[in-house]
Amino acid sequence: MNFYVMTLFPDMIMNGLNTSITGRAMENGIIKLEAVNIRDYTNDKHKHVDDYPYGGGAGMVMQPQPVYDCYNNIIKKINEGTPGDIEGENSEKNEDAGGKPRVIFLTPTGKTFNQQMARELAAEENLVFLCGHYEGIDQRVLDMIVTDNVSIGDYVLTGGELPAMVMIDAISRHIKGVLNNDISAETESFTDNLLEYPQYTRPEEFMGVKVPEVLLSGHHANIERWRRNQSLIRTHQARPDMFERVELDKKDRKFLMENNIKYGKG
Ligand code: 6GU
Repeated sequence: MNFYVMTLFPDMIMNGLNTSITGRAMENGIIKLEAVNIRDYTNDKHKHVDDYPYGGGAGMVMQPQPVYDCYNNIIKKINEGTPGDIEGENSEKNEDAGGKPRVIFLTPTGKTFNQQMARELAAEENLVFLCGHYEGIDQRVLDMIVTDNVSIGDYVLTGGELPAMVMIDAISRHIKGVLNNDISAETESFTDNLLEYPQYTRPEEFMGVKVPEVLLSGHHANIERWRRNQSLIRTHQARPDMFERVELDKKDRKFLMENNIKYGKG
């Protein structure tokens, strides 16, 4: 997977992702990340990339020319094929040959990002992110290049860089070889509308608090049941909206009934 990020703050993107799991995936060549500075593409002699909004109002608006030229350069790079790419390697990927990659504009007015989107986007060979700043970007260039408008939640940030990093992290986890263990991306929170159960490790007793007995029992069926019950309780408490969508079986319903937790379906 090749990630390209159009931004005025490339260091923020690179520094935010070159550590830990995404950093290792880059070192191993499983993902490639390139943060491209929009300012490098301005034709303005003072290197300005923004101007006052037509119609008036507060703040500045990013001009279309630098964004458009930055985008074209990325497209050129993609179509030339990056060094190290094996011929035909990407044939099963979503993107058509010489075609246009998905361009994700990070904006609070976009569709809310979620785990399903992360999983879907992980199937792309190239992804381009466009980070806005100031009061926005001239709508004409957005209409020309953007395929997806995405928000990461109902709050307003100062720019699209953190959302782009959030998305790249969440997407990368679904790419084969990024996580050590293949199953963990699929068995985790959200996959079945359930939040993760609590985890424990050594020591068996910490400041007088013991690890739940069942986890030391070696009884796998009981452990699995206990974990499922913990997930049900957590989801019911923290995410009633998700809890409504959980597929409940007979044992789930019995546990919920015993604990006076009301449920709708199953
Ligand atoms: Cl994608 N951008 C900005 N500026 N704020 C946000 C956001 C994006 N998602 C949530 N808040």
